[in-house]
Amino acid sequence: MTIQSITSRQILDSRGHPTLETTVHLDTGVSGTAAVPAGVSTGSHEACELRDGDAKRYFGQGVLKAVANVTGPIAKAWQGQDVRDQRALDRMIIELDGTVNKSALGANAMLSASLAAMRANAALQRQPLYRGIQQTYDLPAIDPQRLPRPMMNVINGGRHAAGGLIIQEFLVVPNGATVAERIARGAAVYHALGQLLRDQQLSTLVGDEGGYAPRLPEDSAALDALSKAILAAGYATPADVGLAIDFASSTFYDPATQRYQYGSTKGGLTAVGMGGLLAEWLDRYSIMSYEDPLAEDDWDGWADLTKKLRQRVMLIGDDLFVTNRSRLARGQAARVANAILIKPNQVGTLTETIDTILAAQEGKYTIVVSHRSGETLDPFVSDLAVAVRAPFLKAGAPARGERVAKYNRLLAIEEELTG
Ligand code: 2PG
Ligand code: MG
Repeated sequence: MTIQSITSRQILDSRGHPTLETTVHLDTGVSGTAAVPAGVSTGSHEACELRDGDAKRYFGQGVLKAVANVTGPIAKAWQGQDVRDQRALDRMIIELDGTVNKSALGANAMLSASLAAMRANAALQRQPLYRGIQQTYDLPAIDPQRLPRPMMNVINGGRHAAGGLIIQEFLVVPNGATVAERIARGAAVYHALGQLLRDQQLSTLVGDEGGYAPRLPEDSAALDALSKAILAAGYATPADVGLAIDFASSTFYDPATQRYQYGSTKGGLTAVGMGGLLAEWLDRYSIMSYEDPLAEDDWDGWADLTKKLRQRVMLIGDDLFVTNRSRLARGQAARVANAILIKPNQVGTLTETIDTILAAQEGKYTIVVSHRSGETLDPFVSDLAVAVRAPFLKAGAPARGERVAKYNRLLAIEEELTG
């Protein structure tokens, strides 16, 4: 059960940018492989993604230095270590890196090794990954009747698409007794939406996460289209399918003027102005969650917004918390948000991801496990969501290989758990 060697290579993500795929080999011949994703609307407090910066290759986006950190220092530190002690393994590389933001080894290098070790560990114990994670961290039992509900990003805007919408993600959140039922409903709505767009001679080309990227007169038209598509698919809101939004508002916030460049108000909106719009949309649409409605460092705006809306809607911190336990603690102390987005690559190791989740659960924050806009076929987040009993998994549209890989993995897990 000891680690013998680690191999790693540069591969491409779904946007055609380099990322890492790493394999941890054990002395028994068993191995585990994992690939890391990458975001584009990244929070400025995320752990550091190490990129080569060689302008002649991949526009400087190469990860060969990160690969060398895996096969060099990380492999050297881990050789001969017991793969079953994931906490100790992660602690070793956190110490080896020695920086606050993982800029020495690179969070991408560290995460690829951390996740690959977990896979090797699960394989060694002949367990599915979700079970391996649950047992390794001594997490409460998984309830097969309460597997995650998908949050499907069916209209893409912001930095993820060229259609001109300011908001980054318009999502549908299908309900249903089983994962299979939820996924079927989400796919039905996706196709009904495609038909509705075609009927209006609008584009059905898609953005980075597989959602449509139509050119609409304003963002709220996307919410109207979604509400219609849900009805057209034969479902009711919010009972069968709810709506959700990821504003990714740091992308349109101007820290100099403290204004959100949103809507037609000259000079933009204050945080209070944004709050007014958010409340108005709750009256008009069946919206169940707002992610990053305010910017990553607008703590005062967030606290005020949370006070006003926390009873009505889930307020998810993504760029705000960056899966970081100390930022979450600050939020909990100031009563900011009531849910947290979990992206392992924002923090850089599996153990830190789990510890943030445990702290969030302890403070009664809802867990939403998430993919990144640049993905691979690795469905690690699906197993993670099941292992930590997350009520939601956000993994893009029910289309494009790297997105459906996550939903398909949930289907397989459900079948395994319920027979
Ligand atoms: C987000 C993510 C994933 P990105 O903002 O929630 O949907 O986007 O990976 O580009 O940060
Ligand atoms: Mg987000």
